[in-house]
Amino acid sequence: MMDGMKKCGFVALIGRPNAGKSTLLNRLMGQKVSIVSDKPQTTRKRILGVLTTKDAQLIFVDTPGIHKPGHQLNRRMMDAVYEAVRDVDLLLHMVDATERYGKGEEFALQLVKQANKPSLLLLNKVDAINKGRLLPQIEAWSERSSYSEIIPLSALKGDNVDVLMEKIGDKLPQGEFLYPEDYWTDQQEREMAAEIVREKVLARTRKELPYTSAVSIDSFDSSRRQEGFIRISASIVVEKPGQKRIIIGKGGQMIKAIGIEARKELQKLLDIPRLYLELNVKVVPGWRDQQHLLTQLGVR
Ligand SMILES: Nc1nc2c(ncn2[C@@H]2O[C@H](COP(=O)(O)OP(=O)(O)O)[C@@H](O)[C@H]2O)c(=O)[nH]1
Ligand SMILES: [Mg+2]
Repeated sequence: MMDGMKKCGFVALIGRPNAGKSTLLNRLMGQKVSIVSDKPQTTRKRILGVLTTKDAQLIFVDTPGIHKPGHQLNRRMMDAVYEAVRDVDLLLHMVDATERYGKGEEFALQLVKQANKPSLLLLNKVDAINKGRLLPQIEAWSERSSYSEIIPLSALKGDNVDVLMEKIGDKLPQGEFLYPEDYWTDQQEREMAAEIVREKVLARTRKELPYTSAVSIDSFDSSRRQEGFIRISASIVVEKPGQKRIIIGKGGQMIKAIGIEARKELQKLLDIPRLYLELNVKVVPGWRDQQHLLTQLGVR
């Protein structure tokens, strides 16, 4: 890097659902910015993670997985992807190396090609495949398109993430920092609270529930923050009464467990010794197709 010249730029993480984009963002940031689960469609909106080093500011944009939109919810999710692809300086196209190449990935590849900007291909989850399967994949990908680099890595274990950081640094444009040095995400605390609760719901539910639940914050009272106390009241929104019963669980066990896990993590995240988290469950049929509800639920 040239003396005294600062670098600053936007870097989008894009790829199929479950590739490990949010896991990588958290790894790069060294803290949780974006929630993660083993279910597709965990990330529903664009999330910023701003990493500031001595001479560079990397503004990461985490995006929902690239998929065929069905509901309005999915349409908004894909809009977030298109917007990110359009606006950033560098694309990180992340691929799950344990999955076979198929139509969905082909669609993601076309998106990258059309964007016609610097892009790196990340072959993720190398911890979960045997080394013999890696080389043929690298070869196949280098024939498919002209990525500046193809980088095998493990977002989960951290393998090769330092190499990725170097390559990103090489591609970043020069410029003054856009955000203050202590700024790390564009999410409000109440948005983060909703996301953490949703992560715990995702971790404990299966089938259609991950797609059909959302979390709204009904109140976020930090008037006693000085005393180390925050009070949050949140609703888990589902589409059917049967789903509400699942979330509540036998004798309220499920919702209690979700509450305990979310509270622990939020205490750390908000750096608050005492946190009171009240959880309710609401049935709202068809919320995924109601524009005003999506906006209210923070799916921008
Ligand atoms: N084995 C392995 N699993 C990973 C890795 N990165 C992410 N995962 C898992 O893949 C799943 C999806 O991760 P997530 O970050 O939510 O993917 P996203 O949908 O692309 O944001 C989660 O269960 C992660 O723990 C990796 O490097 N290795
Ligand atoms: Mg994600």
